[in-house]
Amino acid sequence: MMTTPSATPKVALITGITGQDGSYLAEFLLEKGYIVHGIKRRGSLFNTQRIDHIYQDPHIDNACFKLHYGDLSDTSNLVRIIQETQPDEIYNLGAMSHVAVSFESPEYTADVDGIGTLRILEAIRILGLEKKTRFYQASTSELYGLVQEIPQKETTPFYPRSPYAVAKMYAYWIVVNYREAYGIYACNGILFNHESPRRGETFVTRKITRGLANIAQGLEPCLYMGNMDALRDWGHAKDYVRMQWMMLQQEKPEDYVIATGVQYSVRQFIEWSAAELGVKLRFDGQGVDEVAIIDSIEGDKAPALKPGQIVVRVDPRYFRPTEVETLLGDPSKAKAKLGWTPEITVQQMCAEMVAADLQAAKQHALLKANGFVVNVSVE
Ligand code: NDP
Ligand code: GDR
Repeated sequence: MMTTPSATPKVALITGITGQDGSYLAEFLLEKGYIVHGIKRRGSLFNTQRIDHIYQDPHIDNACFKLHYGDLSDTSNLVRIIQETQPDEIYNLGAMSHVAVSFESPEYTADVDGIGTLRILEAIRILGLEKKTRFYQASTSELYGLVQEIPQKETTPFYPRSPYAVAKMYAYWIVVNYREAYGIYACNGILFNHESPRRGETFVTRKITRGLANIAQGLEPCLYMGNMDALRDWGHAKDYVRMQWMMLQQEKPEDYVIATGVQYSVRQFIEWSAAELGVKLRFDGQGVDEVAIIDSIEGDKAPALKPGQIVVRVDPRYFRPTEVETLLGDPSKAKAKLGWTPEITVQQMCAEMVAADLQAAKQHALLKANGFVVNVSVE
């Protein structure tokens, strides 16, 4: 059951506001009339591209969207921002969120993703906000790791398979503990993979849609992939941030799995993305020798391609020391208790992502054709 909305605007604080989910959640909460505060990191370049369209000039009165410099590794900074903003709701979305990178920076990941969560919960306690401030934790299907049960639900045992997942497991349990020990309204959203045109370029879906769009426009030669057999339950970030908010509007705090209940392979996602460009692919070879070759092309979305061309190869650099092979979520609890169901299918999402990346690739190709130097970042 939803709680009654208050007359004065609610105040939300979002960590990770410059990320994919942070940007969609900020839009969603502003539309609901919230005052939204976000924590952004200092970078050597601007890092607010995903939220520039909702930026409000802090010099005008009554700005509803405010950014603060901060970092999840800095306790005093977090305490000060929470003290100043007195949030009704905190959404802890900030994290070193790349599973493969967490093997390279395990200690940093533990500090930010694990202890960072504790720092916010402690700040709530230190400031005496246990009864006022509700807390959402961005937990993850990566907790299931080496899968013990299919599909995975709230009661499925965890078996994390990366420093990222282990750090998130600490965060999950510290949220449960602070809820039980101090009565804080704190929830874990155990979210399965969710994507969008705003997804970071090095996560697999975006790497594929962006890479193939660039290749189609002659900006990159080939896409190099890791484990294409991996199975994921992919949803759209817009659907998932709605659920993050819903979790904080209930009478009692609980943890929920958020997923679509359908899984596909990375290879399947490559095929869909190519099809959006009018390209039919044929996969050939096995293991590290597997390639995707163009079978046929229709339409004019891929002017730089020709049949027989190899557009995908495997690079073992993208294999992980321990892999999560299969994830499939059971969102029955979210559906039964909160009435939540995803509205955007993975195929619709793939089409939206390819369209956005194709538009960007066409702009770059046009600049290149007119003699401008165009450097496209790849990893
Ligand atoms: P992104 O990687 O797009 O965004 C992560 C955000 O965290 C960015 O704003 C980033 O800032 C910020 N951040 C990174 N390090 C720190 C730090 N030390 N202090 C403060 N902020 C920091 O992730 P998503 O939006 O996709 O995911 C949001 C959350 O949900 C993450 O916690 C992720 O682990 C979790 N999650 C994501 C899923 C998904 O499929 N997307 C599924 C399940 C969980 P900057 O922009 O400066 O890098
Ligand atoms: P994941 O997402 O690890 O599930 O974590 P990612 O998109 O990185 O990988 C999904 C699967 O694709 C395989 N894969 C590749 N992955 C990447 N990034 N690059 C490649 O070239 C590649 N080739 C194959 C991976 O091995 C993996 O099996 C995401 C993040 O958003 C986490 O923060 C979040 O917690 C989980 O989703 C749920």
